[in-house]
Amino acid sequence: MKIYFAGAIRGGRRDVALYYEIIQYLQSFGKVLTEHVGDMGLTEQGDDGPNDPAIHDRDMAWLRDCDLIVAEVTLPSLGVGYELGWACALNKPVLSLFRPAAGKRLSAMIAGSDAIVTAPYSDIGQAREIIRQFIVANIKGTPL
Ligand code: 6IA
Repeated sequence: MKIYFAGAIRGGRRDVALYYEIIQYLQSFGKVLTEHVGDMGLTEQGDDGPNDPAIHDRDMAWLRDCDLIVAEVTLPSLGVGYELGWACALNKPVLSLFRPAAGKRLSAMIAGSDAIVTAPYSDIGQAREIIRQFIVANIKGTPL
């Protein structure tokens, strides 16, 4: 199974430790194509490719190739929103994980989409259980 994990990069790196833990768990189900999103060395100023078109085109190829998408959407990111829109257009299963906090509401374009499963959670243990259930419900014969 090929999994595309989406999380903020230029949107901010405050949640990178959590992205790393989610990616570690996702790797118990298959290959995570976007492991670098959880790389603690990648800052919002850093660079992970020759230039922006190369990053965009490589990520789009992975998005087309993956079996499902898991996104951590608490920290708003234009790139993650763009990826989720494409994932829906490509009819991929999409899970968005969101940590509710006072005064913060998830974009209606994510929370209101019936092509996206949005799950509120508060800690990594809860996130793991939501991910496990989502993957079991979406494997449809895909080799793990
Ligand atoms: O708008 P954002 O940068 O927050 O978008 C983050 C999302 O876009 C992630 O889910 C990634 O899949 C994708 N993305 C954005 N930048 C990169 C990147 N390097 N390498 C791979 N995927 C990316 C750019 C590094 C940058 C800090 C210069």
